[in-house]
Amino acid sequence: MSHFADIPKIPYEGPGSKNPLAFKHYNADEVVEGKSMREHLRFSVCYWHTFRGTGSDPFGAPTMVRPWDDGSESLENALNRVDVAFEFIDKLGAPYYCFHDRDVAPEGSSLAESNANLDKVAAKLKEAQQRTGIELLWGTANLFSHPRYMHGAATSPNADVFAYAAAQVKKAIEVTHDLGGTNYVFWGGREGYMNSYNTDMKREVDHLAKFMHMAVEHAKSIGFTGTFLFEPKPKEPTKHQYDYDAAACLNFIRSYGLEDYVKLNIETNHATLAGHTMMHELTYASMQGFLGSIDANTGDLLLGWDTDQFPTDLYLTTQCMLVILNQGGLAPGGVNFDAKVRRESFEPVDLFHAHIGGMDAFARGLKIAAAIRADGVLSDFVKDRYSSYDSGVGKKIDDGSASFAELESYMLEKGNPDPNQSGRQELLENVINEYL
Ligand code: XLS
Ligand code: NI
Ligand code: NI
Repeated sequence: MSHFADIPKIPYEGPGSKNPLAFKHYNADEVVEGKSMREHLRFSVCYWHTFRGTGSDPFGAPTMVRPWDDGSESLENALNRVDVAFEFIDKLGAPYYCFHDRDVAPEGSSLAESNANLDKVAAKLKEAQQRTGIELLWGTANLFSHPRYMHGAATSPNADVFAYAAAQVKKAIEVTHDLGGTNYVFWGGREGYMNSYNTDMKREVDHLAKFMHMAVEHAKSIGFTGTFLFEPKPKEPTKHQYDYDAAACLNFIRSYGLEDYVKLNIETNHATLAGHTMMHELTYASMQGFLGSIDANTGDLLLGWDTDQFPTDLYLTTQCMLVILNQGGLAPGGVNFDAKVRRESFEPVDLFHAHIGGMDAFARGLKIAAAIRADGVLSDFVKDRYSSYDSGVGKKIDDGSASFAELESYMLEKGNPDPNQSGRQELLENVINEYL
């Protein structure tokens, strides 16, 4: 039975098309910089927003019209949703999806019952993957919705909650592995604090590290070789989350010896919540070899929370693709739409408009970034800007052979530095506009 009977498989019709249910730029087989768009972008649909989002907010009731969903937490409803999800993803032509354990299967009255529910739904997910060829980009565990996690999961002051979270993550990694997932995400939903007076920060962060080492050990023991990804977020729901931003995550990863096992999944709206641009976070992660995957969305300039909107801004997608192309791609990670339609966009067709728009915006970002790179307009400028380090005293600084004493005698003799050159920010901003 079709749940989107009026909607065909979304075709690529090219930039001239006026068909809202067609791609204008995402042409999966089109080759850019030697790889198909499909391979570059590795689009993923997220289960939570797209198939579990109800449109409720702190001020209002659910608004979404989802004729296939009976609104219950029954296993039957969950199993039926698998068909809906795969019909949607297949019609959209996205190669990947991802989920939290509790998005796909209902929480039971005990851990055993929850695990059994998850097994039943996972069996159906596996069938659907085999039937459609859609693959799992990543799995994760929801360690933030249930009241047991009110004080956190791995950082909870309650050791039993830590144990429960460990059991839940163990199972979620196993299911991810069984479904051929190539990554596993840790977003520390409530791993942080609301108040410092009641919090032993050192103990909580140590516990988080112990948790991660157990996860690494377990992954090894079952032969899961996918990448673990931390997803930085500075706040919401807690006042301060330990995985604040890429820099805080990398400090944690290195301090606790996790650098061989954990990379980062960078999300736009989390970057901006932390007071950074997405390009900053991507660059920071990438320059150290830790950019594993991205959660593609965007916030609202005038709203201060994680609005998780679909990305349509071409500057944003161009900047993302500049960093991604620069590091040679994201694989085995991908571009996951951790984004939700507005509660006012309540019809099923809005899910298509949203994803088509996001995919087209990234496809354009890819083409624009490739054109900028082909002409070398940014790279040539930046290379030249630092050229004083290519010879003379700069080269000595770079290769580590200079000392303070040597630099002092150099400058005493020279008297003053060579004059600075213009940063040309306005020129470069104008140049980028030429490519849009
Ligand atoms: C919430 C996060 C979450 C993660 C997965 O803000 O973005 O959705 O991506 O747990
Ligand atoms: Ni988010
Ligand atoms: Ni996310």
